Amino acid sequence: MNAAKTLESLGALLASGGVEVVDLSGRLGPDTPLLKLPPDLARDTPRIEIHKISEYDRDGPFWAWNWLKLGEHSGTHFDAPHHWITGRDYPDGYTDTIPPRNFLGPLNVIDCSKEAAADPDFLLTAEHVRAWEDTHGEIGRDEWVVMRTDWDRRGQDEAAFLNADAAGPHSPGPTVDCIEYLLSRGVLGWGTQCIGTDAGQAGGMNPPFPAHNLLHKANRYGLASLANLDRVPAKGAILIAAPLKIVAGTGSPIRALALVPRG
Ligand code: 23J
Ligand code: MN
Repeated sequence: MNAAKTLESLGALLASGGVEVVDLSGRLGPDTPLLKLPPDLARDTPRIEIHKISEYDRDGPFWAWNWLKLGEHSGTHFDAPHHWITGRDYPDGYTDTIPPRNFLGPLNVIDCSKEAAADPDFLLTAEHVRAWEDTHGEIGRDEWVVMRTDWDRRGQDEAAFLNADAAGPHSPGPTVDCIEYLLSRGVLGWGTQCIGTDAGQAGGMNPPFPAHNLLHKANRYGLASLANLDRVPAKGAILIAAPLKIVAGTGSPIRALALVPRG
């Protein structure tokens, strides 16, 4: 395919509305659900704060602007390889060193919404993914794979989003063999609609938190708290998921965008 002609066609399709841009990010603010780790184990990321500097007033007569208190792993966000100990040594594993080419690729959406509604601890396996490929087509190299659970419908309510009890959080995610299989296909990364890329109960898996452990060990990426996956097709969209260029950053909020062909 001729690259110049293809991009020209994309520009024309954007202008004509033939490509729909679907916003896959949630809103970022003081009410954004945040991960809670066991207090004995670790320290949590702080609540998001948005502080006004000025809004056409004594502190800035003609301009409005804010400053933020914002953890890297807040809301709809990108996990870089250096986030996990298994990915610690990649020079290109930080938000400011990952090649930008890796921020976009074809999007595969695996619909687990019915399963997740029936069982908040639902786990997607390699077998499920292979069955999905039989129906929708193979997952290719340098593609994104995301798990649709419609968990974003809980996004206004942190308790419902985290869904924790005495046994810890309950939210869907991948098995160890699921992530191993996706890595064998050469994916760019894996994304979910929950607070992190791993299931709520993934601390008890072997290895613990397999999406984090295995993706980042392979210098690949994670996406969490994705929204609106009910508005994108199983295949055929392009995902753009670019983190801020934070110096030696381990992750970043993103404005995740899906380019979806109309009709
Ligand atoms: C820190 C520690 C454990 C986890 C996480 C962060 C995330 O899920 C994250 O946001 O990357 S599991
Ligand atoms: Mn994260």
